[in-house]
Amino acid sequence: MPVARHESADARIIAHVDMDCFYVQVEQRRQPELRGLPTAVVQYNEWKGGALIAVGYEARNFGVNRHMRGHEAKEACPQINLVQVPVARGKADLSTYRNAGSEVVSILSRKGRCERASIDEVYLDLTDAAKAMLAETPPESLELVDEEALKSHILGLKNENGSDTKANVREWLCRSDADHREKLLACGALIVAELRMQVLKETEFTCSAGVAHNKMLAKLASALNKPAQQTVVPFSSVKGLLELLPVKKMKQLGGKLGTSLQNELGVNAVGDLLNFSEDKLQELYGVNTGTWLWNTARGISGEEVQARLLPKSHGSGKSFPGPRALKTVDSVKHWLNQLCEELNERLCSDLEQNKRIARTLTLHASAFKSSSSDSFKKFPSKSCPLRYGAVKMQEDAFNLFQAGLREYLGSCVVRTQGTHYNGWGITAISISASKIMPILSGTCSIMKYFHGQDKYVSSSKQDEINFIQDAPLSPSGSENYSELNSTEPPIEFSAEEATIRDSVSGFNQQEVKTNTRKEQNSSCATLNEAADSFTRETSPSLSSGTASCSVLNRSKPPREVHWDDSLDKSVIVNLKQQEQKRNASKDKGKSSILNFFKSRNTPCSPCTQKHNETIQNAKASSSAGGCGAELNQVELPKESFFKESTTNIEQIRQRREAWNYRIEDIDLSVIDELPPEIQNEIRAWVRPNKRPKPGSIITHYFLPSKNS
Ligand code: DCP
Repeated sequence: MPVARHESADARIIAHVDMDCFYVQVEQRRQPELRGLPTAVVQYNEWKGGALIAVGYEARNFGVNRHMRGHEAKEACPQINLVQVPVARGKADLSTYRNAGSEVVSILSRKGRCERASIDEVYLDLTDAAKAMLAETPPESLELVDEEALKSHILGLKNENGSDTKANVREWLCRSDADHREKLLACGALIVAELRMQVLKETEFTCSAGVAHNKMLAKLASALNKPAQQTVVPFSSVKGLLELLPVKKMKQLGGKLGTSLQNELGVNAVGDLLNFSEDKLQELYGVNTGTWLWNTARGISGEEVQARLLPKSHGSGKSFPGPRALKTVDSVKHWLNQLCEELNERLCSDLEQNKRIARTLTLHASAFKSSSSDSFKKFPSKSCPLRYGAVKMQEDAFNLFQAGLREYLGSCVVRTQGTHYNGWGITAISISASKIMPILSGTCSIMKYFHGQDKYVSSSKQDEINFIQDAPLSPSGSENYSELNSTEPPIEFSAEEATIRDSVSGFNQQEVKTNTRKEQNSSCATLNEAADSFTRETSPSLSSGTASCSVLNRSKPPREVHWDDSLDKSVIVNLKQQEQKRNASKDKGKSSILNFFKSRNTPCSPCTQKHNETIQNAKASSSAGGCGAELNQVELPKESFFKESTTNIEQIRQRREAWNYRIEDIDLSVIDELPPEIQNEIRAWVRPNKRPKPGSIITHYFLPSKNS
């Protein structure tokens, strides 16, 4: 639910800048011969000409809109140029658009705090720049006002018949008797006009903007006059702006809350909310939301512009509508592999360029069951700590998928491979990497070192700062991708392909966290610990009756194991024995630097892979075995090197060789900058005669499980 924020009494000058028909402009820049011609960008899928995802304004004049497919667009506008989204790995490749968005951001961020809100949207806090302008060159002192600024739409400014609009705007901008806030707003309008011109000059892209005293109003205003225009919202026109604005158009009110206002209170326009006292709204919707609604009705919003040029998450998704639904395990695996490759590449770029690592991998999917009364059941999202490297990510993503599928099917056992139909279908799937954070300067070189060792790490580099953004798929597919409702911007799917509009959530403060299923687990890939390494976390939104444990649960009673035809029973027996043995052991290092190193460098052997598949089936059975009901979390197979007291130097040496690390390659100078407990462990590893303490947390330091 939205959260009310106090709006400072000091006037702020906030702009929302939104690119016009962005993908079309990018394509027109690439193919200048398309400029001025009706053009639309379509998904690469050829069915009925592909789904339109961006429509140029010339084409809109012919009635073409984004809900059409290429064929319909051709009917409406026979001369339309349909440009296909670039494709890579069998899916849309948005990097050109992301990079183009980054070009724009780098220009807009020159004048004030800048928050990239999506692939083509930015919020700017221009308060300081406006104050500086007012102090140094107040608009009233200007002899010549920029032409672009004169084209501004000033909400509430009356244009008498026959009067010169530009002259009116000029007068408004340059009023010497205006109050301080309005003077600042005029400065904001001048600054934004200048920025927009600069964007056009440097990138050839046009954009539209809203200039107001807060984000909410600026965002509303930017959409009022498009393309290539700007709209200013003086205080005095806020009431008029909101009075007739349909509630559903208001940020945060597009979903259930808006529907409730309509159905239960008869509130259809934002202005209708003025009829309700704050007390009443609080009584109905709770203190926070009630106050937020009360404020919203008055155009009050204290939400800050976050200084954020980089994405909060990366994601990669694809939809498989209708007959293209994925119905076999192998087909899901295939696509997960593609998505993981892409995600890994982008994460590696982010690491390389921005020194950031992502810590959580999440899988979302939309699915159907062919024979089920609860066919509307949602496929549960699943998360685990993120491991860099395409192969590891692929393993983890597949395990997440299986865990989700088990829960979705309410079945203990699901097939881990196969090309036959199982009675379910996947209509959209995405993976995302979140909890992205900068790595400490000291860990930078060590991370790069790991990074360089991974043969799957992309070598691709980009010259400029890469503001790649991405978005996990909204499991329901119902949310839009603007920053309204989720911490992690969802991908909205158009009819065929994951839609793909990137967005950075800009709504930290008022957002509703939709993906509550954050899970943690271990992340290594060998057999030994797999059978007992289940993690759980409170997740009320998941299946009922789920036990909640938020830490590694290693002392669970032995589970019953169920298997299907694909399971090798002797392996299961073996697993059970190992599990019992481990349960007897108290000395269980949860992870280790060695573990960490290994997980980053040793792709799963076919044997391990097979075991993992088996384990997944075995894990599934635990839900029926009374060890905590259904799995909400996925713990990936894990290996602990230090759990046995008999671990000796020779073993360590051998393993080290197996990992292909040479101690001398490690930059020891970085160790001092690591947390002390991790330092100890690395030192113990570097000098193996000093045995590391069990229960090391190195993995936890680098991977999400630490703070999850
Ligand atoms: N996009 C997408 N799928 C969607 C919506 C948008 O892939 N369902 C992409 C294509 C758009 C870009 O995101 O060009 C920006 O989306 P906007 O909603 O801002 O729309 P446009 O920029 O295309 O047009 P407008 O000028 O109306 O903002």
